[in-house]
Order: sequence, then structure tokens, then C-alpha cells
Amino acid sequence: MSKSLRIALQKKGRLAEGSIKLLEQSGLGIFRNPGALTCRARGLPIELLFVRDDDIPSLVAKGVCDLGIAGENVLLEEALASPEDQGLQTVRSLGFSFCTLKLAAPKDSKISGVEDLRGARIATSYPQILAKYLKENDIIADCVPLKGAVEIAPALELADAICDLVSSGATLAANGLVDFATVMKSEAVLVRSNNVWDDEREALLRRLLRRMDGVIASRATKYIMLNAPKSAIGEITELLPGADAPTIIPLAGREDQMAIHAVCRETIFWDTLEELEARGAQSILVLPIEKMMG
Ligand code: PRT
Ligand code: ZN
Repeated sequence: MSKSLRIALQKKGRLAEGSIKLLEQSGLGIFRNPGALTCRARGLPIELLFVRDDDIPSLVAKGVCDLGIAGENVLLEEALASPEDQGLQTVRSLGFSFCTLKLAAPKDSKISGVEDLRGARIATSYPQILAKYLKENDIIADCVPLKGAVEIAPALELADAICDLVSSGATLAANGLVDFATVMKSEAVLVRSNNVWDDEREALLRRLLRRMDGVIASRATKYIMLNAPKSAIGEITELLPGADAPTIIPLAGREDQMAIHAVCRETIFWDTLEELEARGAQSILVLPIEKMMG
């Protein structure tokens, strides 16, 4: 029987969609029966296990799963809380579920900086990370552990400040809170156990990683096509962000114009398109790239 890899994924929540999408774009067919906790993917010998994100670090550390996708915040909290579960290696940063663990306090509060936290009560779902941060900053404060609804703690007079994840900042604003320090930045990462794997599993991981790298690289990369006056080709190609040597092709029936095609490895902003247009570029098309290799 050929060896397969078992990957722990979040069952439902902010990581779930991004994790499945990345694996599907990497060529796995995922047909999940509603309610099923496991699923055998088609395309590569990979089995998926759907769990709560908090359980992913220990499932991988204990070798129940070979790989897992979790937020760096959860991995660090778990590593600090259960040193016996350490020994996870981050194999890739996956470029989704970005967020920042921040300290925040009510707008009208006396707390507006880390120094003001001495003796304060701070509500958080990340007590270990918070304790480490406070220690590094020589602050003695009281941690109020809460599993959820952390932002409401100051209004309920349960805490003077909070330490919570922020992405858009809308939740902080809706609760009259202002952030004043960053504890850590986080994104989804792929982790593996430190256990020794057989050659077959290692080869399967390399194959999966190569595909994932192609998907991740293609997300920021775009294919740009435009027509440009011959006289402005130099200026226009210099404006293309992160472009390799562009392809320059004559246009049928247009002596004065050339078509430029290029792969841009950086984000193409509207400002760049406006600058291109100002230099005479026409019929500008920016196309997504689905997969890249080599
Ligand atoms: O059920 P399970 O335990 O699996 O899920 P969960 O409820 O513990 O986690 P979930 O699905 O909410 O988040 C999973 C992971 O997504 C987190 O561990 C982070 O790594 C990442 N992530 C990214 C976020 C956010 N963005 C985020 N905005 N996790 C939580 N939030 C919450 C935050 O706690 C706050 O309540 O969203 C609110 C703030 O959002 P904004 O946009 O208003 O700033
Ligand atoms: Zn969770």
C-alpha cells in the first residue's frame, strides 16, 4: 500500500476556506461529505482531518497528522502552553489569514501605551503570548483569560485593556477601543512534525510544496498586455513592476505601435496603469495567472 500524508485542517472558521482553496489549487480534489471529519483527497495520496484550529499543533506534534495548517498565533500560544508539544517545523508561510495580535484600550482610558499597563487587567484569548510579551517589557499586569468576545471586556468592567487579534480593525472601532501596540503578526502556515519520515512521505511533501509554491507565487503575479508607441517602449517597460524581460511583438497594420507582454511579479496598482496610459499605452489588460512552474 502506498504511503499517504495526513493533513490537519480547520473544520470551520477563518482558516478553513483558504486552506481548502490552496490544496484544491495544488491539484487535490476535495469532496467532503457534510459532517465528515476525514476525507481522502483525489489527485495525491493525501488524507485530510477536519478539527478545531487549537487542536492542530498537538495533533501534528504527536504525529497523529503529518502536516497541519494553522495560524502562527495559535502555534505560538500552544508551544508556550505545552512545551511537550514543541518540535513543530514551519515549512511554508501560506499568505492568507493575515492578522495582528494587538493591545488596545478604551478611547477615553488612561492607558495609551505599554508602560501604562502596569497593574492593569488585560483580557485575552492568548494568555501565554501576552505573559511573554509583558515579561519582555518588564510589566507586571493581571491577565483575564477569555475564550471569546474579548473586545467587550472593558465595557463590562472585566478588564482595563485587551490583547486580541485584529484584521480590519472594525471590531475594535465598534467597541470604542484604540490599539496602541503590536504583540505579534500572524498568517496561516504549514507545519510538520519533527518525526523522521520515510522517503516516500518526504517525496510526497516535496511534490506538494512545489505545487503550493507555484500557487502562492502566482497569486501576486499578473500577466500584463498592452500596446505602446514604439518611441515609448523603453519608458513603458521600466514602469512594469517586477517584470522579467518582456515580449515585444509588432502589431499588424500599425507601424508606430508594438504590443508588450510581460509577467509582473509584484502587484500592479491603478497608479501604475495611469502612468502607463500617460506614456501612450493603450488596450492595457492585466490577467491573473493560475499556475506557475519553473
Ligand atoms: O472553531 P475554531 O477553534 O477552529 O476557530 P476559532 O474560532 O478559534 O478561530 P477563527 O476561525 O475565528 O480564526 C482562526 C484563525 O484565523 C486565527 O487563529 C487567526 O490566525 C486567523 N485570523 C485572521 C483571525 C482574524 N483574522 C480575526 N480577525 N482570527 C480572529 N479574528 C477575530 C478577532 O479575534 C476579533 O474578534 O476577528 C475580530 C476582529 O476582526 P476585525 O476585522 O474586526 O479587525
Ligand atoms: Zn480556535
